[in-house]
Amino acid sequence: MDNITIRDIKVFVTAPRGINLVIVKVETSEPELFGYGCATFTWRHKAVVTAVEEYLCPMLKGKSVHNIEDIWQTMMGSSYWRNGPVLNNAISGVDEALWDIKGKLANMPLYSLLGGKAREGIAVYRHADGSCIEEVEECIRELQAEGYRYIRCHMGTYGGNFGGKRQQIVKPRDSENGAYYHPRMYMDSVIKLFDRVRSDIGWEIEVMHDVHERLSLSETLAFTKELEQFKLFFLEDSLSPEQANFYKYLREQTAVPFAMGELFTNPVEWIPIIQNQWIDFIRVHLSDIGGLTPAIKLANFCEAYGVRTAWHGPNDLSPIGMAAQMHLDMHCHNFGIQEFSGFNEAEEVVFPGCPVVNNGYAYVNDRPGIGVGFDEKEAAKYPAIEMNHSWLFSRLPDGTAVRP
Ligand code: GCO
Ligand code: MG
Repeated sequence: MDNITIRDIKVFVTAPRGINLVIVKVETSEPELFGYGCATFTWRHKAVVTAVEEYLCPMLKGKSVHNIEDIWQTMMGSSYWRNGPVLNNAISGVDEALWDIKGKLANMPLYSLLGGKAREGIAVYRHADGSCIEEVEECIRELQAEGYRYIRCHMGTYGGNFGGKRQQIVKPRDSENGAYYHPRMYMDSVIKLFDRVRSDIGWEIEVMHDVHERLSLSETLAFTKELEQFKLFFLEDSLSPEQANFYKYLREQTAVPFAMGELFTNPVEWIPIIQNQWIDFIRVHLSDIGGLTPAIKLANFCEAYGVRTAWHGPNDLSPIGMAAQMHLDMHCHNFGIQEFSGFNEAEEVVFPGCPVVNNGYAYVNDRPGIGVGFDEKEAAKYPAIEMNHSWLFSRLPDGTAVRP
C-alpha cells in the first residue's frame, strides 16, 4: 500500500443540468483505486482543463498518493504566482480526488477520516425567487412543504431586475447591453418582500438574502439597518471582497448576521474579516481556494473566532464537490448551514451516490472516501455547452459596469 503512486490524471467536463461541471479523476498504480474531485469554475472551464492537463498531470505522475499536504503545497507553489480561481480550481480537483483515495485506502467515509461526526444530519437552505411577492411566497410554501426551514428569499434575483422586467430603467442613449438594475428600486423591493414574508408566512422560518455585492458603501449600510427588523439568519455579500473593510461599520451599527466568502481565492481576503469577527458565516466555494486541504484549515481558523461555516452550494458545483464539503459539514463543530441547490435526475445518474435530503437535512452515504462516483459514459451524453453569461454583465442605470 505504501508504494501506490499517481498513474494518470484525467479531467472531464459534463453539463447534465445545463451547467458546465469540471471533474478530475486521479488514477493510481492500483487499477481499481482512483479518486474524483471537483474543479468546477463554470465560467472559465476550458482554462481549468488546460491547467490540469498541461501542468498538474505531467508534474504529479509517479508521485505517491499518500502525501496530500506536500502535493497541495507543490501544486500551489509550482506556478510561482498563485491564489487565483483558475489554478485553484485545477488544484482542488486533484486535492479532493486524493482525499477520496485516502478514504478508500482507509476504508472509511471522509467525515470519519477527519475525526468523525459532530451531528447526524446537515441543515441545508434552498432558494426562493419569483417576479412578484406572491410567486416568491408560493415558492417558499412549496419548500416548507418539502421540509425546508431555511430559505433564501429573492425577487428578480440579484439586483432585483432579472431579465430587465421589474424595474423601469432610464439609460443614456447608445448604452451598452447588460443586466441593468436600479439599487434603490432593488432595496425597496426587498424590504417590501421581507415585510410580507414575515407577516404572511411568519417568524419561525429562517430567511436569508444575498446582496451579491450590488450596493455602494452607504447604500449597503442603510439597507442593512432597514433589514434588521426582519431578523435574517444571515445577509450575504453586503460588500465586495475589495470593500470588505467596510464590514467594520456594518458590524458596529447593526446586529445583522453577516455571511461572506464565495468570491474569495486568497487567504489575505478572509484573514482580516475573520480575525476582526466582522462576519458570522464563511461562504467560501471550496474549489476556488484549492479544495479540501485549505478548507479544513479555514474551518479550524474560523472556529477560533466564533465564525461558522456556510459553504457555497450553488448549481455550478458538482455533486462530488457538494459531497466533499458535506463531509466537512458532518465533522466540523463550527458548522452553521449548508447551501443546497438540489440535483436533477441526469446528475444523479452521472454522479451515483449523491447526498440525499430529507426533512431539511442532507445526508452523505457511508461509502469510503467522498462516496460519490462518476459514470463517464453517462457524462459523455452531456458535453460542455456555451453558457448564458448575460447576468454577469450587470450595469447601473447610467451604464456603469458592476462586478456581478
Ligand atoms: C450563491 C451565489 C451564486 C453565484 C454563482 C456564480 O449565493 O449561491 O451567489 O448564485 O452567483 O454560483 O456562478
Ligand atoms: Mg452568493
